[in-house]
Order: sequence, then structure tokens, then C-alpha cells
Amino acid sequence: MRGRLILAALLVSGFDVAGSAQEQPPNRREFDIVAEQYRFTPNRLEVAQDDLVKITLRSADQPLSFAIDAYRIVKRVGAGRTVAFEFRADRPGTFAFYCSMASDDRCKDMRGTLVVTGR
Ligand SMILES: [Cu+2]
Repeated sequence: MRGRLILAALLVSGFDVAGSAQEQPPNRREFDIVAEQYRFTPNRLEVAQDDLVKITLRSADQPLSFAIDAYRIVKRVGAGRTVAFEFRADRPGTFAFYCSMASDDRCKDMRGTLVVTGR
């Protein structure tokens, strides 16, 4: 009986029974990125490791993609469309994000940087 009460209290407090007691809920970070004339704005994102990152990406002119290889992210956005997606920044480091469309040579210029600072 007593054990059951303790378990209930742990569940209510959000304690992850299988994980570490020190684990904290992730920080949420949101970025609005606009792609226009072969540029991402902003083109530098800085987050902390384990942040939950939400990106809302809008194409102001033509179709594009948004890729981060290390995170296995590839999103396509149609002309004038908006796409939103989330990922957990669980790997520290500096990563390129870029447009992976090969049909247009100027897509090579569509690049940015994601910096994930280790804890
Ligand atoms: Cu492109």
C-alpha cells in the first residue's frame, strides 16, 4: 500500500521512473525562418543540447528544401508555403543546414549553421 502511494506521487511529480531523477523537461526553442532569393533568414541557429527545437519555415518565392544531415532532416517546402517541424537537438556540434535541391545551381548558396552547445 505504502509503495503504491509513493509510486503515484512520483508519477504526479513527473518523475521518470526508468530514467534519471535529475532529468529536466526540455527547453523549447522556436525559430521562424524565411527562405527568399536563395537565402535563409536567419541563417544561424543557436540552441543548447537537448533543446526541443521547432522550426517554422516559409518559402517567400520558390520551392526549396531544408536539410540537416546529422539530424536526418529533409523537409520540402512549396513556393509560398510554410512547413513546421520539430526535433530534439540531442547531438552537440556545429552543423550545416542547406537546401538539397539539385535542380537549381544557386541552391548551393542556400546554407546556414545550427550550433548545438553541449551541456
Ligand atoms: Cu534551393
